[in-house]
Amino acid sequence: MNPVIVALDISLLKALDLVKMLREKVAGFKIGWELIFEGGISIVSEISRYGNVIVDLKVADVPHIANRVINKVIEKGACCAIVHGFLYPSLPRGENIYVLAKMTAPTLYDEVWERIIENVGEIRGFVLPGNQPEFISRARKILGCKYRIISPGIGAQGGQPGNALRAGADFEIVGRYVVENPDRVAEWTGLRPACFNTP
Ligand code: O7E
Repeated sequence: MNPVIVALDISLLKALDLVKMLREKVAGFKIGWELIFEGGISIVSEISRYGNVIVDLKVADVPHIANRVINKVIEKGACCAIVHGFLYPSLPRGENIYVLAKMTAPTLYDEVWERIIENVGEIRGFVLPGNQPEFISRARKILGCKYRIISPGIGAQGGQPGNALRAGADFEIVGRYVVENPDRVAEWTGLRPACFNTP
């Protein structure tokens, strides 16, 4: 199993083919709005049969509403869900929640991401940019192994496969680079998560 989570930003049929092809080779799959619009919420259960599923709706609402949305996708079989870190300090908390703290593209997070990660409380981990591994190293120093770090931005957005892992990430999230050529998962052979073995 390679420390890669495949972002399924593709059509339903293509996603199901890819999931069957890669189920033994990757740590999990990320499902977003596109696939849920096409397949309905039951697509979370369907893909969970083949591996760990992270649901990425980038939830951004008051905690009681955000928690209800997250509970619904967890009930369907997802391991976890992603919320926007700008909700801090009014974040939903829980072992299924990843907090997006800094993005692969420039945003206001660049000015506040350290404040978000420093005092976050009980959550599963953070999404931090894999195309900026220097920030992942900084985050890992601050966090120790208390939280997972998962990192998009590899391949199409400039990150080199493996660099985020070597800087302290547990999993790299990869979309187009692997979707265009699934054999590329072999580029992660021999690489290991920094702290956690499951996404
Ligand atoms: O560039 P790709 O094709 O490898 O796709 C990147 C995926 O990572 C895509 O699903 C996008 O929504 C997501 N992503 C970013 O590209 N940048 C970010 O800052 C954050 C995410 C993301 O996945 O956030 C939640 C995990």
